[in-house]
Amino acid sequence: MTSPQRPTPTPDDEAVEQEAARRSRRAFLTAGIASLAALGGWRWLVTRPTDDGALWPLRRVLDVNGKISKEFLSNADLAPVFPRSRAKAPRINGSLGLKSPLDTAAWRLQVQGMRADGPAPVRTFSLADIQALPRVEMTTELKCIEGWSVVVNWAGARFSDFVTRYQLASAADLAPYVHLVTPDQKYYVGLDMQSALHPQTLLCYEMNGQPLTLEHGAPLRLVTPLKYGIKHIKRIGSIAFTRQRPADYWAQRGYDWYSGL
Ligand SMILES: Nc1nc2c(c(=O)[nH]1)N[C@H]1C(S)=C(S)[C@@H](COP(=O)(O)O)O[C@H]1N2
Ligand SMILES: [Mo]
Repeated sequence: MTSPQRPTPTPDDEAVEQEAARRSRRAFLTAGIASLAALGGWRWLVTRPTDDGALWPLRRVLDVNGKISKEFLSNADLAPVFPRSRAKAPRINGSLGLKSPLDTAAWRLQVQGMRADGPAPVRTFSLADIQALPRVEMTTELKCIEGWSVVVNWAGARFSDFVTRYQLASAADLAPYVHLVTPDQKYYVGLDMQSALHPQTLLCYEMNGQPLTLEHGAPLRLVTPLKYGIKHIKRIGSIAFTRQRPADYWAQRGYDWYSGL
């Protein structure tokens, strides 16, 4: 991506109102999580034994969130989904961090979790570990800040399933951010935990029914359709759960750190 145009939005009143409503719903959801954490103790919740591989209390928090979403938010916080038949191949856009050779068979994801006593030792995951998580397929729009968008069918694992199954943020209140970096560290994305745990945020390994190609981010990329394409990091090499807002390649170059739609 070379010197993209800054967006020049001309929001009408209705759009501004919708955005305000969306933000206050999101604030409400955040407050809901905060009060649950205060009531039960987030640390207690996330350190309970696993039930069938999932941290059941965190699962319950997510379920409660799901119910809150259903009852009060309808689908307002979900990106629109499209029929599978609308999916097209996106252009290849952005090759930062993809230029060094990659042996996909040797690729491993390095993950630094966060515990109550501080950052956890780095753990290593294979693609098979990610593919062992429930496979989720969705057809959503990829929107680039350059002004184009395309409907794509994605398949992968929910980031939230990855976090709960492998107990990566056992003190999630202490790790409100996630940092995702390419193996060569040339492209990097910061995400707030709320967005990372969103049900449509996927660690994605398939595009339009085929394994990801190298240009589109093989073996593993992020897809998070409530955010612009700049956050959809291709070829993830490492993930860290952090206390402080992590560096973000395009935020450092003047784009909004959240880059939400
Ligand atoms: N590693 C890496 N990931 C990246 C980029 C990049 O330059 N390097 N560009 C981003 C941008 S700006 C967009 S719009 C999408 C495009 O994804 P695509 O090439 O699959 O269409 O990838 C995102 N992920
Ligand atoms: Mo983009």
